[in-house]
Amino acid sequence: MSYLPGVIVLHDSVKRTNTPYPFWVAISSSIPPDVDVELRNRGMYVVRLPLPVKIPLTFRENSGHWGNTFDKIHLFGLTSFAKLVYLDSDMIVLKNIDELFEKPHLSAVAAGQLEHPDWTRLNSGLMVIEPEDQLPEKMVGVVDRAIEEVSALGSNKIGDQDIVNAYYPDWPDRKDIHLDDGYNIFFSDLDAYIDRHGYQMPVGAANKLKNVHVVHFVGPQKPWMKWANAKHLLKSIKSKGSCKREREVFLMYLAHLKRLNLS
Ligand SMILES: [Mn+2]
Repeated sequence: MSYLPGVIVLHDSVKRTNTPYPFWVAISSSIPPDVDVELRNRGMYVVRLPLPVKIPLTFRENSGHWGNTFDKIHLFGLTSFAKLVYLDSDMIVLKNIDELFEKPHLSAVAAGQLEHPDWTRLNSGLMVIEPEDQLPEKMVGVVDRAIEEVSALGSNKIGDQDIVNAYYPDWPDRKDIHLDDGYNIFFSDLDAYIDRHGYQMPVGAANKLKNVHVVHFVGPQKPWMKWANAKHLLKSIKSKGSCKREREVFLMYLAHLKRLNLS
């Protein structure tokens, strides 16, 4: 399973925030059972998701690295949890986020909006979810609308995020459930958020700046993948110092991988 190192780093980062909440990993039905054992041995709880959500085949084939992420829709039906704070496995938590358990259903971030004002949609990398019976089935019912919406945006790729956004079309106007950007900052936006939008890495004494709580390693190249560091180093050299914080957080992630014997 190519995201296992990411899950282990995320779990470690969450534990370091001294949260009292248990850490559950939702796994696709297609993942072999020995993965459950490894996760449990590392102190995580495991919940197996039902069979994959059915998506029209032509779209699934065109959906690149997002093609496997429709399983996320099943989170909305996990009624054994009254509320959950979902995090993507390509994230790292830098500061305690327990306060998110006080937030209502579908609280999330329009990630990247401060740098890209037209990005008003919910980013499904971090979501507060209050599961409900049959909700995934209802959500999949809007897949045609989701396909229309991504087509209108000039894309032939559809992901779980498009289904969530199609099912909750009023989300961009629901300011009450918009979380601060600090809960889902793309690593590639980190320098801009720190230099131009009043954010800080949450180290040392608290001051008036906003904290980077969660960094999201979006894109197909994840830090635990082969050559990721070389590629990122190249990017950082080419950028001539304009992605200093991005490079720092990338190296911090690599250090966690090493400490956890994952590299
Ligand atoms: Mn992600």
